[in-house]
Amino acid sequence: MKAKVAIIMGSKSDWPTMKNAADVLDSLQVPYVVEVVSAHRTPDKLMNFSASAVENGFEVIIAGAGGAAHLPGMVASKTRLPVLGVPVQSRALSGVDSLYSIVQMPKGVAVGTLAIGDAGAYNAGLFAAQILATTNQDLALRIEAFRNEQTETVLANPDPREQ
Ligand code: RP5
Repeated sequence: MKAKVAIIMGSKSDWPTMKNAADVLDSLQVPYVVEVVSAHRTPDKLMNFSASAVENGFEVIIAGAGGAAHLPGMVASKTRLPVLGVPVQSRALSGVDSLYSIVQMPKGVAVGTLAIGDAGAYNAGLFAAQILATTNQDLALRIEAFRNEQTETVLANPDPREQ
């Protein structure tokens, strides 16, 4: 099956964070592509990727970046596809810079901003799967099974002193 999800990121250094998005998509059997696309270091690639994303068959784009994290917003400016922005935890400012850079989009160009770091990347993958599941019943069932298992795991071990 052709990948409908693209996971892009500003730098290879973002991969340990963005791998969380890939992991949840793997577990839900959702194909994806991963690629470094930098808003600042490869601006032409960013524009070409975004402008051709629909014709390349993508339906959701997950974009992670840190610091002056302009990637998600710039991608969103060149495609009508939903863009999920992941603020990568930066060294200097712990990802608050990334979060503010991604979340404060001007009215009329939308980015769905997730939490800073690993949890945000994981939830971006989950959110992408949930978007695709609106038109994919098999995937919807896999997501429901995942959610039920998560709930059962928590209920089965409520003592906080035990691992
Ligand atoms: C951003 O700058 C990237 O998304 C990354 O989070 C940050 C640092 O990049 P490197 O200097 O590690 O390549 O563009």
